[in-house]
Amino acid sequence: MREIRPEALRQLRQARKVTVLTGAGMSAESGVPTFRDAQKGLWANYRPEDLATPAAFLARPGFVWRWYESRRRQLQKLQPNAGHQALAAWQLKIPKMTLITQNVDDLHERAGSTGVIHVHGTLNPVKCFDCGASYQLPPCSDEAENAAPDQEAEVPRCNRCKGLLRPGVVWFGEALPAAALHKAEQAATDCDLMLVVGTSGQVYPIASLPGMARSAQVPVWIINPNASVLDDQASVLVRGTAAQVLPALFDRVS
Ligand code: BJW
Ligand code: ZN
Repeated sequence: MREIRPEALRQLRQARKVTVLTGAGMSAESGVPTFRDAQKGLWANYRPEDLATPAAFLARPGFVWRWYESRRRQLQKLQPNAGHQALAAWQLKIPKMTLITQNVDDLHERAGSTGVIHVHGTLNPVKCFDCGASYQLPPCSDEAENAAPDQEAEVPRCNRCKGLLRPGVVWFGEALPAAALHKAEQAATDCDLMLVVGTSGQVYPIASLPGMARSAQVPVWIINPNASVLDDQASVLVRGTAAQVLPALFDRVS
């Protein structure tokens, strides 16, 4: 991590209301593949963009369910990284931190962050495709782990209406949960500083949040080892990974 200008560090130290927006890069060092990385292993031949739609699910529910099941199973084996932990510790130090995540994992919560806003939903709980009833799934067994993706799973059904259960995530073309989006938009403009960690900024409406913050004169810090379309919005651009940069920043503010 390159040296950050003293004026910028002062801004960070003095911030009382911080809004953090995280994307897939936040969990990369825990071992969760980013969304736009090449997939590995059994799923290497499939693009997430082609699986994460209601049409894909309706065409082959057992196939899409298996992909999400494999991700839930993988997540069970992973742990929050030093970046998740630094954010949780920081939240305890300042009067207000709003943590908005596009991630469907629960690694922020497992690190101890509270009030996390999941704008793209969660892998678990899942919900009924037809009536929306929510179901918390038990841990996945390892049984189906090595079966080929084209071996389709039996998709569980809703106790209330017998509809198919589906992942609790937001797919392309679906509306984001209204209350979560509303809170996220408010937090983007009502803060002293916004920290944007590990997102490519390609998916709307969330990709608009850093621009909304900038329009409200909020300084936007971007933490990402790679260039992204959001870089133009940055008042401070930190080229590094979440697990390296966030603990180092937290050290400097505490
Ligand atoms: C590191 C790192 C390390 C690596 N440390 N960093 C306006 C314009 C154009 C299109 C649209 C628009 N408005 C809406 C749309 C359509 C669409 C959209 O945005 N399409 C674009 C792709 C063109 N949006 C939608 O469809 C949304 N719905 C909607 O707008 O509905 C309107 C509506 C209203 C009313 C009624 C009905 C409809 C829904 C979007 C849902 C997104 N869902 C997904 C899938 C979730 C489920 C699943 O996981 O399977 O969410 S898509 C996917 O992308 C996932 C992610 O949350 C999201 C963002 O990805 P993210 O986090 O940025 O990851 P990556 O992989 O792209 O980037 C990783 C970054 O990390 C990189 O920059 C790396 O460099 C970095 N990195 N290692 C830090 N160690
Ligand atoms: Zn139902």
